[in-house]
Amino acid sequence: MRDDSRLPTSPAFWRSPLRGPWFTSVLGLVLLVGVTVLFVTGLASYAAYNPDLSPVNDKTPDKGILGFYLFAWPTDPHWLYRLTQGVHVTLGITLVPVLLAKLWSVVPKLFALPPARSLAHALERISLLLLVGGALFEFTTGVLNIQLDYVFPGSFYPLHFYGAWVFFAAFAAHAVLKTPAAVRNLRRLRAEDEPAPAAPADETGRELVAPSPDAPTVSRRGALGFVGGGSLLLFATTAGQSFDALRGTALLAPHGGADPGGPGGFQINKTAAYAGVTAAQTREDTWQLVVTGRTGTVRLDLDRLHRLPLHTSSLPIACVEGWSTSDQRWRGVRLRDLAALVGHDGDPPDVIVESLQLHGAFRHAALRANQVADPRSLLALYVNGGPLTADHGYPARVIVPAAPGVLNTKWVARMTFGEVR
Ligand SMILES: Nc1nc2c(c(=O)[nH]1)N[C@H]1C(S)=C(S)[C@@H](COP(=O)(O)O)O[C@H]1N2
Ligand SMILES: [Mo]
Repeated sequence: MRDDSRLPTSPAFWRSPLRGPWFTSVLGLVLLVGVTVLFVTGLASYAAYNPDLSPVNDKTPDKGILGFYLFAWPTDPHWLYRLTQGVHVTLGITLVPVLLAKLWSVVPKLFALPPARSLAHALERISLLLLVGGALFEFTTGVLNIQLDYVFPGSFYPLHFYGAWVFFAAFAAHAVLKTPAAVRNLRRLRAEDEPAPAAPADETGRELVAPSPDAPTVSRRGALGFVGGGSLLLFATTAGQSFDALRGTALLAPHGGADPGGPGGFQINKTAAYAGVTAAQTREDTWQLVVTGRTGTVRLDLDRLHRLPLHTSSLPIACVEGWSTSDQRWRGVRLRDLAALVGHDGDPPDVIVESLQLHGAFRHAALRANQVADPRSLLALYVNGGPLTADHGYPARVIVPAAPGVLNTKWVARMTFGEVR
């Protein structure tokens, strides 16, 4: 045999004795479950954001056939988005070591020559390109969006959404093809088995084993423990972002750790200074809320707003970044009462909420009729017994049960009912 073991295209180049059907099958089955949960919670997260309601929420609200599943996000239970997005982000981060180990375990196959032995083989390899590329794209965009403070202003949602469909289509095809063999492998093989005594259930498994392995420095179980340990560490330093009592352990999460930031006992996402909202704009004697609807426009100064019936709701802030607060006690005017002021009695329509902020994707948001109608949905003036602080949206901010943080517009200046589209 020609010695071409210096090239990664040669099977002999890959020498780790850990590679083999057992190791790849274990990781593959973990990802089968994990990635499916990521996909479902991701689709939920996208629907929660009301993308189909208005270009204000998403520049491409018509997602074509990929938007077939979009539905009116409910307002119950009020912690719904805390759960779906907390699971999505925390699980995604936890799976990073598993994904990397899985890719490492099959990397010889990615280099194998000839590139295609047949049409079927060519199609399989193209689907693997979409699978690997899609996985790396989804995990990278997700983590960057959380950690780097929205590096894709306005475009993260379409990127991550379209990427998810490409990735999941390739993933589903791969799962259908490989899951039976992976299950068989785990039934027949023990961790330290070489392909003999029990031959791997398919050719794929055999290809993974190094033809001229180096001596092992760690057992397969040991290597798997290392991957699991990495996942556990990531989980333990992320999951606390969703629970007040554990916040200090969320070292990796934005707004986690010992100093999550935020006046009034809970996190802020963007400060008033960051949003370019000044004290001059929010002064009691100059600020006005402009409400428009069926019967025209009403301007409310702060005094008038405070004299409307005020109600209390206990609701969390739950951010697309994965972190959430416990329930805060908000007090303010019901959104449906504001709708009634401009001619929408009983059956309030959708609304567009605009803030004093001039730039940035979250300066405005569209809320659906069911969210406006919920008696817990408020234009909040107080939180936890005091007036809103500047950073939490003084003088008035929206708070809606079960909705993503992005829909809870701060520093509200204008509300337009019924002309969302
Ligand atoms: N005007 C305006 N409102 C906004 C935002 C913003 O950038 N500008 N950020 C939103 C996001 S992403 C979240 S998670 C919540 C955070 O609210 P908090 O800072 O009071 O915790 O505010 C939302 N309201
Ligand atoms: Mo957010």
